[in-house]
Amino acid sequence: METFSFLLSIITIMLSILQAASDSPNEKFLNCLYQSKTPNPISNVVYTQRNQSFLSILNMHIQNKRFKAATIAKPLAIVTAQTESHVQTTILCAKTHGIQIRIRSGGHDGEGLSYVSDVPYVVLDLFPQHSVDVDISSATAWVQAGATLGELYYHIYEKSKVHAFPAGVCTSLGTGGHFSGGGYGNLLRKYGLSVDNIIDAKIVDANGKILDRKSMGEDLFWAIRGGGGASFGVILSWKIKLVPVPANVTVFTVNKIIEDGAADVLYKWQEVAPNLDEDLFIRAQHSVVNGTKGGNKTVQVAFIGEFLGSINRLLPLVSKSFPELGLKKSDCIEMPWINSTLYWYDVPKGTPLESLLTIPKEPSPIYFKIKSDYVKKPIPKKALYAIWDKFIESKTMIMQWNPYGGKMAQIPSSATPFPHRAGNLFKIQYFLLWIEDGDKANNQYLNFSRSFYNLMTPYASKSPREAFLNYRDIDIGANHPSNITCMDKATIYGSKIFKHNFDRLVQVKTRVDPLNFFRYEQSIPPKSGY
Ligand SMILES: Cc1cc2nc3c(=O)[nH]c(=O)nc-3n(C[C@H](O)[C@H](O)[C@H](O)COP(=O)(O)OP(=O)(O)OC[C@H]3O[C@@H](n4cnc5c(N)ncnc54)[C@H](O)[C@@H]3O)c2cc1C
Ligand SMILES: *[C@@H]1O[C@H](CO)[C@@H](O)[C@H](O)[C@H]1NC(C)=O
Ligand SMILES: *[C@@H]1O[C@H](CO)[C@@H](O)[C@H](O)[C@H]1NC(C)=O
Ligand SMILES: *[C@@H]1O[C@H](CO)[C@@H](O)[C@H](O)[C@H]1NC(C)=O
Ligand SMILES: *[C@@H]1O[C@H](CO)[C@@H](O)[C@H](O)[C@H]1NC(C)=O
Ligand SMILES: *[C@@H]1O[C@H](CO)[C@@H](O)[C@H](O)[C@H]1NC(C)=O
Ligand SMILES: *[C@@H]1O[C@H](CO)[C@@H](O)[C@H](O)[C@H]1NC(C)=O
Ligand SMILES: CC(=O)N[C@H]1CO[C@H](CO)[C@@H](O)[C@@H]1O
Repeated sequence: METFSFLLSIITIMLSILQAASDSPNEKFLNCLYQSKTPNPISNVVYTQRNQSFLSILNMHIQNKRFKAATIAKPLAIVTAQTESHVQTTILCAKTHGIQIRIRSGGHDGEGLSYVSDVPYVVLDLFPQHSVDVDISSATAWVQAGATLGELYYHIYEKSKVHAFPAGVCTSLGTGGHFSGGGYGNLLRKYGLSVDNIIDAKIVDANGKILDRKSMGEDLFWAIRGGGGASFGVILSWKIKLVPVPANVTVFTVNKIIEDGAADVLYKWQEVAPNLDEDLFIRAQHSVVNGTKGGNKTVQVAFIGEFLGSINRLLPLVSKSFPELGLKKSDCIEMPWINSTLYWYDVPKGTPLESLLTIPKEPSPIYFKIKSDYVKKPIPKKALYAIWDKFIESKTMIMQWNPYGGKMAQIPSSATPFPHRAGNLFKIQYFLLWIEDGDKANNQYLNFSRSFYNLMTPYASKSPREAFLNYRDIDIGANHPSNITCMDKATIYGSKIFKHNFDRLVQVKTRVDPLNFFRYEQSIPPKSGY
């Protein structure tokens, strides 16, 4: 009898512990998901930490190995949303139970902000929604957030060889994050950013409502085109305007190392590249290579060109305005625009176009740190050498100088939240990568990245030192996702990324998400300071 009542009390205690556990917000949140009645049951697409596939689903779209480590916080669950109602349900359950949400499309965020947080959170993964619906008669397309740029480019090519879309060079980027942060590639001098060519969108707001351009209002439609989608809602799809390209474009690469007079060519490039014909985009990409003498390293600047026209039109144009480049006919290749996307992505020659459709199961295993700068005055030739002395020490940094001007200078700086328009010669991307594991390596490389950025201070934009949202860098300012009052800090990163457009983003945020449900380290806060 005594044993029985003892057992009974044990059982009662255990039940109450279980009850308490099921009362925790985390459990309540998961129950909310499992109990919701969506047409296509959401339970089929929820991966909790107990699920055998949890880590492989999480890692499938982690592009930066820094955020794969076992010591990095993991989400309570990943919802691999297949339908709009999966998105709506996840938002409503998370909101009801005070769980934060991280929205992921392609997972390229430089700081892992689409899948890491140190407060309890769920990852809403959009990769299963990746359709691209191209209508050539109207030269438009609807693109779902989980579609990669490679998929977008390929599906345009299937319908037309003379249409394209201005977006990034890395074809595994997701349109959900890439477009909502601006999105640029080698067509930017002719057609501007991706956001300059978006004409409608479907999003789910903090109330779980699905809105299009008409129902969301022009202010919210303005905000999600460059203000970062994740402060305002979940982007389901974009309607884009395709742009015309000739049946063949011309690509080229001319390499110059320091010893070949790279400094003279690059110095001239700074003045010329932003003022060339809009059909011509020449990126100056720096890397560290083996020198010709001894075992010493040197810097190579690759001048990589995309020209919307023939070799015969290109050569006289370059020899007139940029003879220092020494561009020869044999450097140039004519090819359809779709082939040029693979050329720029630097895949081996002969790689089939269909590779644009294949998404690697596991992203490449590298660690990286990205930073960005805008340059408004040419960097003196002497300074180029000083920059390169330090650059060589990095061994593995890639630095891309991307010329502006053309269409970029014609679009008013308030037309979209992206403010870096007229007055910029070029943008720099600093991409430092490494393969060594461990905290020691992480700290060393992060430290190097920061000291290189410090060295660049005299040559970069000032008050504020501007930054590009898509080159996510929390060094320029960040909030902790659990702090309620965040306007002071938000103003620090917000003014660098958005300049005068930051205030308007705050106004939109205050209207559409006053309780600040959609928040993360670099989100736009509402006025009330939630
Ligand atoms: C190797 C590499 C190359 C790059 N090349 C270029 C380039 O050529 N041009 C360029 O402009 N940028 C480039 N980038 C930067 C890139 O555009 C950004 O990292 C962009 O945010 C990636 O989008 P994503 O969907 O892949 O990333 P994610 O990590 O999935 O998302 C990034 C951000 O967007 C939010 N987000 C994602 N999906 C949604 C959604 N559906 N709704 C609302 N918010 C969402 C996330 O929460 C996060 O804040 C490059 C980055 C890398 C790592
Ligand atoms: C893991 O989650 C998926 C998606 O919800 C489900 O189909 C699968 O059965 C789960 N596997 C295990 C071992 O729980
Ligand atoms: C550069 O030189 C090192 C030896 O100093 C060698 O191991 C490496 O393969 C060389 N790299 C290239 C691309 O030639
Ligand atoms: C290599 O660099 C060192 C240090 O800058 C220099 O002293 C040396 O002369 C260089 N070697 C060659 C072969 O250029
Ligand atoms: C495109 O370039 C290829 C290779 O140079 C050439 O064979 C083809 O005729 C060109 N097509 C057009 C339409 O110019
Ligand atoms: C473009 O790609 C197609 C398909 O892979 C290939 O047949 C063609 O030769 C390529 N053209 C050029 C000029 O590279
Ligand atoms: C970081 O770099 C600076 C300057 O290069 C150096 O003085 C400092 O010791 C480094 N710190 C770490 C932790 O490596
Ligand atoms: C500036 C500030 O208040 N930061 C705090 C934000 O919240 C985290 C976690 O609660 C604290 O650790 C920070 O100190």
